[in-house]
Amino acid sequence: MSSGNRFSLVSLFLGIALCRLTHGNQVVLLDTTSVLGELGWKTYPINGWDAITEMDEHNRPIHTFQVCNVMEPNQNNWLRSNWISRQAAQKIYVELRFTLRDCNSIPWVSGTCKETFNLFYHETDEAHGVKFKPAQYTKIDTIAADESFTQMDLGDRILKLNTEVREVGPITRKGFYLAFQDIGACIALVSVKVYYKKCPFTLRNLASFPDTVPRVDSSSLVEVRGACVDHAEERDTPKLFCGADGDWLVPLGRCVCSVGHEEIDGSCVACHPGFYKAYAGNIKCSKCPPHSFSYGEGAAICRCEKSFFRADKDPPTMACTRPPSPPRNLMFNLNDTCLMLEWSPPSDTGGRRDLTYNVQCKRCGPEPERCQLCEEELRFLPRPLGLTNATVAVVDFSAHANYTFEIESLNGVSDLSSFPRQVAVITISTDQSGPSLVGALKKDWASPNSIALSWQQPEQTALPILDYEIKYYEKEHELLSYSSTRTKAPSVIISGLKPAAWYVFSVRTRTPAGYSSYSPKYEYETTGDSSDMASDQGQVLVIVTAAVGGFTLLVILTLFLLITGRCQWYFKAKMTSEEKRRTSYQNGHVPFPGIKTYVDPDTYEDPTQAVHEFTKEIDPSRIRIERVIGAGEFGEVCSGRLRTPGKKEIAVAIKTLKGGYVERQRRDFLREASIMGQFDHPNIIRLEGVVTKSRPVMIVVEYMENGSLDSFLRQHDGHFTVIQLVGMLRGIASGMKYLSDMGYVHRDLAARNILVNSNLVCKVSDFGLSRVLEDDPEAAYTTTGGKIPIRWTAPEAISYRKFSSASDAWSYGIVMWEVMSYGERPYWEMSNQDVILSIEEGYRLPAPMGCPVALHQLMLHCWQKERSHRPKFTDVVSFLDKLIRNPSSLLPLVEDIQSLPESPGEDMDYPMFISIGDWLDSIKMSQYKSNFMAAGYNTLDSVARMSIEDVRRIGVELIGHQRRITSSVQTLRLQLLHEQEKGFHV
Ligand code: ACK
Repeated sequence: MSSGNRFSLVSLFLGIALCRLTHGNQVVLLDTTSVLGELGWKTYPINGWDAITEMDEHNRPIHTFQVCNVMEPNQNNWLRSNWISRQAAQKIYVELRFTLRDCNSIPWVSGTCKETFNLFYHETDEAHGVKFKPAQYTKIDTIAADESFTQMDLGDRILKLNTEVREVGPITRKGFYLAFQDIGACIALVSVKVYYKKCPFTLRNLASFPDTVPRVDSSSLVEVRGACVDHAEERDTPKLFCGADGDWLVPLGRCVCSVGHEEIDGSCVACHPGFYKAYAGNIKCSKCPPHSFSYGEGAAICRCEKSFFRADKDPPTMACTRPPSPPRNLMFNLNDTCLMLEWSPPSDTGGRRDLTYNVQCKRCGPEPERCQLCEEELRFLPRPLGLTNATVAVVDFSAHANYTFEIESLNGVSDLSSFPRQVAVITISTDQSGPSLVGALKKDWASPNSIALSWQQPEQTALPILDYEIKYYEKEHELLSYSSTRTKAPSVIISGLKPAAWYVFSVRTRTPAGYSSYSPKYEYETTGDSSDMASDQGQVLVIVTAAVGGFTLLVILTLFLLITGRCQWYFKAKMTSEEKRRTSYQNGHVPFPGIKTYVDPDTYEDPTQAVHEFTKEIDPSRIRIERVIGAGEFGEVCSGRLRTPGKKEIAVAIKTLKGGYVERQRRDFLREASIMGQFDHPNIIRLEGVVTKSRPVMIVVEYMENGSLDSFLRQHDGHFTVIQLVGMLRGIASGMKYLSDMGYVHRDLAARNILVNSNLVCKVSDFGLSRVLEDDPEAAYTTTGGKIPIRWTAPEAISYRKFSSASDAWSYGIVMWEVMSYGERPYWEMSNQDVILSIEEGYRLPAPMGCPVALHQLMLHCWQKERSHRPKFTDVVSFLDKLIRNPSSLLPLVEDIQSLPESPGEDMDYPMFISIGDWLDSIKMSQYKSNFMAAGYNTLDSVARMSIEDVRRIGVELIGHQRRITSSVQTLRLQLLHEQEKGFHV
């Protein structure tokens, strides 16, 4: 071939920057652009392909092969590469860069000029000495140019470079040759790159994964087990899957940092001094709890400061504690047969709750130093040691004796301290009489609503009189109720009485030794209606305040009444009797006209049929997994992107089914998709589709940026307006209305199962009935054997598994409470058993702080025992809509209701609690009993008037406890108001 026929193209490439395809996941076996010496490729015949090597500006060779015998027929020119080692490759990729001359642009060549060439390969184990025999070569493909160039292009020095990539595999021998057959084209082969793909070494979830070569079959993944990084341990076997393109997919399992170490940027770093980590897990090192320290790095536990201790069963997270100070205010009350000792808990509990008391008795003669122990002689009720209440009764004592009682407070670390214990001491002479009685009770004056009384103080009192208690009731209604009030002076004005009515009064004194008995009863009458009004001004004022304060509440209640068609106050004492009304929709679903009915996938004989019917199969290549966002029972939950042809790529959450599952697990996993796929509503999580035809099996749903509602609210405590919170509740109610209209009963409605997107839209998720309950960490086994999230579940569902949309409405009330308290745990740390009992007794969650009255009323409505009385979701949605349209209806907060009657007295018949002790026990705040008593709050109605400042003032320091007490105070107040409205008391 004459050199005139050849296009010297090399110089044309000198100015072209070759863009090389280099990826982290490619292993290059050959790249002609990086070979510095001669390539040494063979050509057959010798005058076919021409090897040209020129230097670029960096003095690096550019190897090019050209052939351009377009004028001559029957060309068969071969170019063969050197032997290329396969290394670990199973499948190789050949990337060719070349230019090709357009035959039409060359005159007189029709018939001889071609525009393609052929690519071949031949596998061998020997690297040398293989003679070139074209017949041994296997054709990979015919290569044509996407772009060919013309003479004119050459004039303009425009070069049209083509890049073609071909896959070859599986390759099984040690290496291979490539060959290029020209059949009469005008080609310049500018570069040849041969590579294979691998998933490169990576660190994920604290595990390292080695370089891995993918399988040849692009639909199957290589499962790779990771090794935990230093100071980490396996939690769930860490795995990744190597995809055909060299991408790691579907991270499963994980390692977690060991004790004393925390994760920082993908490795486990020792905790700094002053910090500790007691458990392996993905938690950070914590500051040493109060009164403890750690000096070195990597502490698993902090040591206690001097004089502070940790009991055997104390968790490492707990502060170190010390023994309590001695009991305070030791008092006694003595009668002929019984000596009551009472005291207040110590001012310093040492930081613990496991407070107990021991009582020791000494009997002393005239010489005080000669005392003898006397526990043996006496009987202590309930016992002398290990008392949990701050009181003990002593019986079987001798008359005319002096007893000294030492009361010691103890807690779980008392035995660990070597300091001498401090005790409270009281000496009692059994001669001593109890507090004295008052003299006669006299009426000073009476008006239609009030009576003024006075009495003579007892003449001699051994102990100071603290105050007097006056008990009174209307004579006609003696058995119904009575009231009481206290005064420090020996006189009182009792108001709020009925005109022209007879009342019965008696009085008793209180000294540090306790109460005296009541005085005899005295009967006095109020005057008729026409008499002096001036003396009753105070009472009128109370009524007016009550009326104004209660008005707003009444407006809201009326609204509610109108919407739901009835108003059910729900307190234990006033519960209406069980009505027998049952709606068919709660017993069995009656489809709404025009609304699709939910089909239970379990009714299909073959569950995969339901999956086919209700879900779309997604090609896994359309899914890109980006990161793991959580763990489900069946596998990881990941976030990622989903491509759909012709649509914008969207963010998705991907639930995976981890490997090694049994058929039942796969069925249960996909069951949720079969359920979700039937729903289409803006407040129900949307199913995008499923992957069932390849591994891993996946469920793909829309992505909700803010994750689950409970943790979202906890992270943003106090950040939202009431209207925003009501908006969220409205969304959830709307989703639930849709579900109930379709006849679907959720059974596990709770804030943790609601997801929130970036616009604060809430969507109901977690479907799958029994499966959901197995999965829910809140679900506990009941006596009937089922697993149920007790705190969220209606009583009838707990007792006899009667789940219905009405039991979902109960759960919705709990979700309302969770939302209004920013993710507080319902019933706090009460045990499940206590929750069940207290609900049975009529206790209901009090309004969270800052909760509008209207919303707490709606919650109470949802928590009616009789399920047919609970609101339907359609009622809830329209009620919340009205509140949103009329935001002023949300202004009255439960804590604002101050319109209470004048002190109705300690013994008022409270529907829920009999004493402050009971009340505090019920909200698990028993440790503050003494604070209430010490501050003089000894009636429930005085408690009902407390503001949050009052709660702080009496020494409740923890914000969570202040909240809990204040919310419950609000409910007490509501109850009082309700009682008043019903005229239940005098
Ligand atoms: O509270 P989270 O961040 O929200 O953690 C859990 C975790 O996965 C395990 O369930 C989150 N999650 C579940 N589904 C989605 C979703 N569709 N979009 C965003 N996060 C989700 C959930």
